[in-house]
Amino acid sequence: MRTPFFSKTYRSLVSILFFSVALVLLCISCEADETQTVTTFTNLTFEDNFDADGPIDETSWSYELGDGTDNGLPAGWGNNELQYYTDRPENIKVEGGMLHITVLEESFQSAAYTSARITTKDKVEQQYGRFEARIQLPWGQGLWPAFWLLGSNIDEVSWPQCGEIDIMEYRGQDPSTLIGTVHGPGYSAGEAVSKEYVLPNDRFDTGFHIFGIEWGPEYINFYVDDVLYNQITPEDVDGEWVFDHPFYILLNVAVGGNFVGPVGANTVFPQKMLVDYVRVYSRPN
Ligand SMILES: [Ca+2]
Repeated sequence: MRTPFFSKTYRSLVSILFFSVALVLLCISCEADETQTVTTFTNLTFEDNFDADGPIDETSWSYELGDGTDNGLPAGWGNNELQYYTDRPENIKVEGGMLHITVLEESFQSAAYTSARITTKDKVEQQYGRFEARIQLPWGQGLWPAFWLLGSNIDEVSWPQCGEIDIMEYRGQDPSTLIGTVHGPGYSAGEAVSKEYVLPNDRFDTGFHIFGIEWGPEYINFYVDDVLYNQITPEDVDGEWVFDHPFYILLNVAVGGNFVGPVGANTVFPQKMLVDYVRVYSRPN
């Protein structure tokens, strides 16, 4: 009866050895990258949980309407976009705890699509901190949803000198790929500093994900859910670092244009971006 005893002991020793090695490997793989600056911003400074059904809360948000010409841009918002933004409930409303931005295919003011774009300009602006939103994205070739920030000095210094931080951009035809980007003087549009993150075995249009940045002096960290997938610092940009002043928030879904290309024949309308909440935090006092 000894053999089974020794055999069992031997198996236990092998198991212990195996788990020890696995634990060591796990600790090596989860070790923090010490070159990255990580700060915890826990002081909530703004939140909209979209709890009240009806129109957006205009104490925090404003609509941006039309084709961009009212904002001093060429028609198509400077990117050859195809949508006309409205404030109609068909395109934007709060319902069931969510902000709904709905893209419709319809003839409207000489455009072929309608959608919505809102901003916190002159209402909610902050320098540094954590900016996050929980969002479910639309899907289909030619859709371009975004959760992004612009420098509050845009009217004085214009774009891209004001700076732009794209916390979440995405091409509707590529529903597993998130794109985080900064634009500034000398590194805007096609020259912007950008990184993609591919969601493993999942898609951004079939469930909610939290898109965020943690931003401080000389760094912007990009997160999706709990994954830190990029850090951008002054060394990464080929020009002046323009991220040391307040920024405001934008949410929109564009259609077509330079970034996503034409709308696909198989793209189904309507399409929706659902936003559960937007929250902003600062460093604790
Ligand atoms: Ca909510």
